[in-house]
Amino acid sequence: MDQSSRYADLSLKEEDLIAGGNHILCAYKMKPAAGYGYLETAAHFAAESSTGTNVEATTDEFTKGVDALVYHIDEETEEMRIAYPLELFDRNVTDGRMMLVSFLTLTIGNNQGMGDVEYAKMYDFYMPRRAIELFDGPAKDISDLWRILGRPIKDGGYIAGTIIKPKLGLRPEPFAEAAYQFWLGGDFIKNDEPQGNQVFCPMKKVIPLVVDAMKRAQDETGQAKLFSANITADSHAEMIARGEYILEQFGEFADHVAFLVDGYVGGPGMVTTARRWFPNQYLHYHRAGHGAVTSPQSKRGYTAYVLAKMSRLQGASGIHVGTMGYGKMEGSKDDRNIAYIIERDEFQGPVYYQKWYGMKPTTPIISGGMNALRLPGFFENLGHANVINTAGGGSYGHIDSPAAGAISLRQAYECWKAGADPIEWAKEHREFARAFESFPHDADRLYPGWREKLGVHK
Ligand code: CAP
Ligand code: MG
Repeated sequence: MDQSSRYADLSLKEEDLIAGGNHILCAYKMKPAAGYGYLETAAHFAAESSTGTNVEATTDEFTKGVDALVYHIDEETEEMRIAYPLELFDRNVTDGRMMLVSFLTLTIGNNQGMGDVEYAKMYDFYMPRRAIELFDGPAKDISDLWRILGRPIKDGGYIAGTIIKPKLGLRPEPFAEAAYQFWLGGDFIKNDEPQGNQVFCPMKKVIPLVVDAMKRAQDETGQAKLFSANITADSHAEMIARGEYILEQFGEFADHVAFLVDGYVGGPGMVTTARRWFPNQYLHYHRAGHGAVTSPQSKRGYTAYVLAKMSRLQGASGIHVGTMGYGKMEGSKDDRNIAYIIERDEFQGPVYYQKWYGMKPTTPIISGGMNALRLPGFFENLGHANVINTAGGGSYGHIDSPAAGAISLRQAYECWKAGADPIEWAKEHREFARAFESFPHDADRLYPGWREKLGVHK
């Protein structure tokens, strides 16, 4: 049934919709299933995403006023853009705020499985000012971490981090020792995304040891240290119990604790519960699993750019943004946009120019196969180093020690910041030089001839 007479109005102008401030706009790449027309499919998509279904339902005039409307299509480029009236979206009974789950269930909901749609993937969206005012946004941001680390709270620079490796299997004592060894050289440690309360490493055994390790490392180095503790759980009561236990154990250093949530698999409810229950803690959003919908191989769901933008609305203090082709996960140099949209107060995305009206920034967290050798190129591509980098293999795989691995990461940052040649820099910075020997395949690929230049003969 062609519903385009109701759910499409191609005379609408995007600039008018933006100026009106009463619509969330979404841009999709959509292809109809064989045998279906483009506009009729787009209109059905808009119907199912707002007030309609696949047949005409009795409707009063008011209902039509909150219809989602297709306002732009281009069949050649599979482009579909839909305007969703703000009134469509669910609001908290408790405080009137908007909720991300409603944004998802409408704009990426039933429309993801309709018989007349071959595929549809959201690759940008626009939030009007009123919507930005109605989402929590981050409570804490990287400036809070720089303050604790004794850095300038503007452009405080690179935070050298790691992930306790192996991913699973360490019991409490070796886990805490791994943390201590890294903290002798680095700033920030996170649980790996699956680490929590495994029977071989109970949270109530390991956290006290990690606290002790942090205190000893702080005493030995004279520097503040940070820990991002995973509180992910299905039950919000469980998550809250974990968070409260961790803060109690860290005591005087509870402000040195970020809370890690596996936000993609945990979902908006878990992220917002953590954001609202622990507003004093930096909220670290790990996105494990996102590739199922964000991968360029997937033609459904939404992109990593959209995921990151949604995480800022929810209040993530930081989110993993990938390594832009420099690490082990899929990605490309152009993924810079995923960082820029969450760290800046306004930015031109793939379709929409988004203003954040002072909403705190979300930190780009760089992780996934990174080591000191890969960092200079990464920073050059991104254009700055105001990020948290977590290198697991890049730290625990350093041939001298995790501390040397951490120091090599910082030396890589300093090399880039100085605009120095990495080989020349390595001649004056041992831990960075030893990263070449630790990761010879990367060294061969990135710095051909490094052995001769650095006098390494084996
Ligand atoms: C990295 C990591 C991160 C992923 C996340 C891992 O470890 O801890 O979870 O990289 O990917 O488990 O693989 P390594 P992304 O440093 O040892 O690679 O940041 O792209 O979401
Ligand atoms: Mg991990």
